[in-house]
Amino acid sequence: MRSSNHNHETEGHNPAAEVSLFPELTPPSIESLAEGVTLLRAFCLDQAPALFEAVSSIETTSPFRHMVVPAGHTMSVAMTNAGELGWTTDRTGYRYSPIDPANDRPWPAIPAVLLDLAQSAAAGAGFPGFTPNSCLINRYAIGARLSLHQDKNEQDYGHPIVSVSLGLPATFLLGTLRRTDTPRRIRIEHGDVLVWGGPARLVYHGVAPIAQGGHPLTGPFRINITFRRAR
Ligand code: MD3
Ligand code: FE
Repeated sequence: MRSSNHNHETEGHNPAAEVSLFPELTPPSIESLAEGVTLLRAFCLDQAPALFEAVSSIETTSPFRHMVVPAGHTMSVAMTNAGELGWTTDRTGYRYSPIDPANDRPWPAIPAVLLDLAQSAAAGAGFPGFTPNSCLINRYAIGARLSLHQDKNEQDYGHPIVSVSLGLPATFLLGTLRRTDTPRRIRIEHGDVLVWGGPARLVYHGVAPIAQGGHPLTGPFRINITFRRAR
């Protein structure tokens, strides 16, 4: 159930376990960035390879693709989904759909390792009993970005959104409820998990263009996995 292995207090004696001289600097840490925004730094570091494997299994049946937004341009971020409902966009609009339009089949089920992580992160941020039915996976190549937007296609804003970052780091743009307010810039790294709920659920947010780099697990990509209760 618990997702991090850095917490030693429930483990039995293990002479091989690493011990930090500076335990207060040892991840994971829990940090409130704003009302309703909880950053769980390095929360999923230990499971990262298994999470990335789960993403690889999803993309074998529902591959990453660059979707078109109603305004007509193609997103720089490549996307796929798992779960009962997947978020899609095309010229006709944004929607949640039970069927992947690329193969006319249901999206793959959310792998247990992903679902367990989403639920333990939500609980750690004060949202016990989170039952996501939608898992959107965003893949950023170098230079890809996500412009400032709100997530408004879900039915009930009472449910939080959990987001998991793997691979290349990103500068996350954390805005307010007003589009014109200058967003804060937050550096998000491999293994970080963010939980957005309550008053933060409708804030504007985005991702600055991904900087050049390489990551041992994901290579030239950043992977972001968001868990939602869409309906
Ligand atoms: C704040 N994804 O998929 S994750 C998205 O890093 C999206 O790929 C970004 O924005 C990414 O819609 C950001 C963090 C996130 C996700 C959803 C939110 C922040 C949010 C919904 C409401 C408020
Ligand atoms: Fe979003």
